[in-house]
Amino acid sequence: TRTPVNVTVTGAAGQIGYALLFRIASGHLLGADVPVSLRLLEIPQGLKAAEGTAMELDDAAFPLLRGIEITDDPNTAFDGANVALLVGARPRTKGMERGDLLEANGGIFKPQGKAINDHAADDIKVLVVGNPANTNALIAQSAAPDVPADRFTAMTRLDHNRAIAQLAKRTGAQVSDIKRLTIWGNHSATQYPDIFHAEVAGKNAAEVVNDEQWLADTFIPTVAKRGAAIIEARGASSAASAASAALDHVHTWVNGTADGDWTSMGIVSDGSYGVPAGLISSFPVTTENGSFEIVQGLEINEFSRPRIDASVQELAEERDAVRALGLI
Ligand code: NAX
Repeated sequence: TRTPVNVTVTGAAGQIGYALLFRIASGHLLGADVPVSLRLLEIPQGLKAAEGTAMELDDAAFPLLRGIEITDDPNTAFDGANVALLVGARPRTKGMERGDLLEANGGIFKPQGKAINDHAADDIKVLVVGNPANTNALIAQSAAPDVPADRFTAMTRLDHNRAIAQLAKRTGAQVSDIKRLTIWGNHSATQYPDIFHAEVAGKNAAEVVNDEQWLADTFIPTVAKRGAAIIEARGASSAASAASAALDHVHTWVNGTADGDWTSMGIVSDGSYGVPAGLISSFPVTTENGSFEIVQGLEINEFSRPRIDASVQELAEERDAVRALGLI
């Protein structure tokens, strides 16, 4: 029998954690034949609720679930971790400035990055979900100098999936007919969902839509502000869809993109497409055998260029702010 893969989930008692853990345990993260062992990291106030979730995981009798450990110590949580899903973060509360938010999250992601550096398995793969996801990933990555930088990624897959859903609705296509969509930049309201290289049932998506006004005034803001629309409708922020996107992100990273398609991931820039090297920005990527490459050679038109640049500029400002705070 296979050795279980150690999967660490932070913020395990939160609403994304609740939606995520049962699907990891049922094989949707790594595959239906891969046993998993879960480590749940919470802050002390969250431990009791995490224990409740662990009781329910026991009660589901998942054949692939080989163990659950609950702790408030990052060094224990990341010991031998093969996959780490960093979901727990400090949300923005009333009156909090951006600097306060970055500082509070630095207090979480810097020690977690160090614990990953010191204790995780050599093949560790990290996905940061907790916001501000790209910059939290940058903080964790900077605190882990012994881990290859490309093992730290930030989640823009929810934005990617939201964009596919909106494009499918507009064109009357099935989501499975949509390929090669790209989210560029930051997981924030400045993100740029790009359909110029996308395909709808094999045809160029921008040509099928043929309406730049719709792109600028409807599609882009609908995708970028979807999180706020969910809060407005549901009275709580996206949880099951965020968990689903986290599973998709890791599953694609480990198992590969389909031929002729790509996905969107927040990854450390190598300078491609004018994104300053070192920023964690979303790119079109293909994956194979557990590693990924940025799709090269895409022509960036004059509709896309300023939108990519604006989101990347925001990332550079966040990086400068956390640098000034001594967090990277
Ligand atoms: P919840 O507030 O329900 O849960 C967060 C959990 O994290 C809590 O149980 C809390 O005790 C725990 N926590 C806080 N600090 C911790 C620490 N230092 N170590 C371990 N656990 C810690 O939030 P939830 O709705 O689950 O959202 C989690 C994060 O995902 C938020 O930052 C949210 O903004 C972010 N999101 C990111 C998305 C993305 O696409 N990248 C989309 C969905 C979501 O908004």
